[in-house]
Amino acid sequence: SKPQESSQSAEVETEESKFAHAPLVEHIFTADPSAHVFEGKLFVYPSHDIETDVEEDDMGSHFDMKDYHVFSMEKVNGPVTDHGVALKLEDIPWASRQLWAPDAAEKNGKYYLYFPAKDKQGIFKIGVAVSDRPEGPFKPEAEPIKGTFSMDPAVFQDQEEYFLIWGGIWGGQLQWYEDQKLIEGRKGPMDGLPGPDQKALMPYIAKLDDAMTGLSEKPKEILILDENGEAIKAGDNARRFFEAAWMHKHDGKYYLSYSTGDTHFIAYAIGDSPYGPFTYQGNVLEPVEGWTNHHSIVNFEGKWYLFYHDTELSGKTPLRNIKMAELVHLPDGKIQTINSYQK
Ligand code: FUB
Repeated sequence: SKPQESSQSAEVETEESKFAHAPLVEHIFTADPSAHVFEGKLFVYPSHDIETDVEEDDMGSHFDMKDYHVFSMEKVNGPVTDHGVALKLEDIPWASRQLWAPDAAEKNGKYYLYFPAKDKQGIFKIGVAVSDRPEGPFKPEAEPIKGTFSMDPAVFQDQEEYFLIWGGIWGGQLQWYEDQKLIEGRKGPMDGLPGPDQKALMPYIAKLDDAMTGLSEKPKEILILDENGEAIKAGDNARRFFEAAWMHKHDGKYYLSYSTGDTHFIAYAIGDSPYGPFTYQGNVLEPVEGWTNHHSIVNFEGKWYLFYHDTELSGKTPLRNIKMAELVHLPDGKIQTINSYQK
């Protein structure tokens, strides 16, 4: 049945524990979960999917979201609290539509929500909003973060440094840029995509500045290589980067995971620096129900968890539900591939 929308400020707790491939919440549709541990609790920053009349297309126009809710859990398998609306489209001065996959970071007791939205010209930019609390409400900056483009921001903290990682092709518009400049006339999901034998488009990374609201360096492309040290090619659809970049560190190695989009995997690659290069290793997550696949990986109380979504509650691609499962790094550093339907 269709989840009911919660009131804006109500704190909603699920009645029973939900874990291991069950929807974490059922009262609203949620997707693209970015999980972090703040104040000793698991906080989840997802997209908030809603029903829309916008027709489905390869630009993802049917993902027409208008606000964000933040969720928290004191323990795995425990109740999930919905802290209500943390940020609304109408409060973001520069944005016009489509609040897509967000992420969050904490620094010196302040919380930062990074989010993509289309500006008034229909171009995706990445914005930031600030709060004193992990659950918000977040106050958006007046302008998007200078130097950002495309969507799906993820923040990776390495000791005292914070990196913003982002990008996505097709609806994510990354193919409309050359040397980080928007090329006029590119409008469709395939306009500007490299040929199948050319290097694939890759995600971008840049250090965040001290204030956490700007970039402190020019963004760099993160190279993803195959087993021969060659950049993954655009026609290698089962391995090339599409969207949903995420970074975590395990045993001194950096792991870049991402969605392969039209082949529906969450793939991963390992490197020695957040800037890469990264070498492709395999899949974190097999395809899930629904077109999109989008995840995060977090360590909580000594165990690793994968957060992801599928469409179990609705059966419809733009109406997703977030889930979680334990994730295992094998002794050789590889990630044990998860198939969410084999329990
Ligand atoms: O939720 C909207 C978009 O769908 C996200 O930004 C993508 O990663 C995909 O999950």
